[in-house]
Amino acid sequence: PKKIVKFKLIAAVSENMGIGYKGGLPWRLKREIQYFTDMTTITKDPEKKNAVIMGRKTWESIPPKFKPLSNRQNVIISKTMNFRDSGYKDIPVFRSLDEAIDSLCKPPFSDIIEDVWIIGGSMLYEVAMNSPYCDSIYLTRIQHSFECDTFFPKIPEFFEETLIDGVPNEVQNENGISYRFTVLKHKS
Ligand code: FOL
Repeated sequence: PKKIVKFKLIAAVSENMGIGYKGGLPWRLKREIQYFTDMTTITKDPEKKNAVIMGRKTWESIPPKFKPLSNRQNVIISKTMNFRDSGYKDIPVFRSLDEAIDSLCKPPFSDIIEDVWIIGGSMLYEVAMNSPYCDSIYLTRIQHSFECDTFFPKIPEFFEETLIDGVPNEVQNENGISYRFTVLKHKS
């Protein structure tokens, strides 16, 4: 019985649609990153873990002390990296998102994975958003412009904003920077 894994995407974007600058995040928002950690880590079934799928540059952007992202099955997408190159065991490297999703659908992963989160960057967001298996986008809209060199791709028309239990709808404020947690769902 082939159960297709649906996945979710999570990102924080500035007013100018930026997501990164010089190999890192353009801002430092402690509670925003805490929201990222909670959303990607928390599972209903305490026996299971979520998977976080990221591109190679996103993997390289994570500070060494947070690598691999704890309590989550980290997965890397890269055409140039070997399985070994991650520098960590138990972190699979796949050539494409399709290959990663296919593998997560099968044992041993399928037995232990609850949700699959795509955590960036631009290239992976673009492919993921246009896949029929992408059910929602958890997008933090930061109400401020930052100098960025990496941007969030155009969001397809078939996503619409919805309210979700457990996602605060009030405007958040941190270090004088305002932002909103939004969720976009795939129509139909
Ligand atoms: N989505 C949202 N909402 N905010 C983000 O900052 C974000 N960042 C990425 C993808 N989606 C996002 C990719 N970049 C870490 C660092 C960079 C990164 C993602 C995660 C990281 O180190 N996370 C640690 C916690 C770090 C901390 O507490 O400062 C983790 O365990 O999740």
